[in-house]
Amino acid sequence: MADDATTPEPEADDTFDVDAVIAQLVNAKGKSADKFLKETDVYTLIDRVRPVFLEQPTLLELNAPIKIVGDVHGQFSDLLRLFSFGGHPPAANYLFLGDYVDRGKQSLETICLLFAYKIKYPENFFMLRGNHEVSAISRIYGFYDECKRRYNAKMWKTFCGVFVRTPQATNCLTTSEPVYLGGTSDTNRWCRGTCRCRTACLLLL
Ligand SMILES: [Mn+2]
Repeated sequence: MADDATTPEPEADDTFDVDAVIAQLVNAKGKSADKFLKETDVYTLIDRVRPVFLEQPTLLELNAPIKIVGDVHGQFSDLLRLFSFGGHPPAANYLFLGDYVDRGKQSLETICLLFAYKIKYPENFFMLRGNHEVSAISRIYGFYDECKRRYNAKMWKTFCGVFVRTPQATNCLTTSEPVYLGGTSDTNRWCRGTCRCRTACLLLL
């Protein structure tokens, strides 16, 4: 196991091809490889998605039509099934409400595919921060262990560094009412229940 303190974060890869990463992940269904993506690809995804989040507001203003998806929680095969059903971006616009990681077995594939789509289609694909995109939660509920087992603990820490850059909320899609979705323990906004868009949800996992 790599040592956190001494393992340098790999340099972003100039040959990184987000289309290839998407294809690799979409075709990963049914395969079980411990390190499906190269470590450098994972770090490059994080590196490339960070400025995309930073360029967009914390409170998103989004318009319908858009498909809304709830807690994926590392259920990668369900995520692929959802895209097969609803259309892979940019065939449809998506808003993910958070809780991408923890509990399920493939948090890494899940968050990497979502980051890849965010990089590729920043204006059609949106991700809020869920209460599991917080170090105190993902340390305990599975994501930390998955990163450490499959790559290293530093990768988990690097993901946590970009989770804090993800938007917190979205203005409602079809009404003028603000809705707060997800929310984090440190901002004390546990407001999932107030979402007025539940009836518009394609699928809540
Ligand atoms: Mn959840």
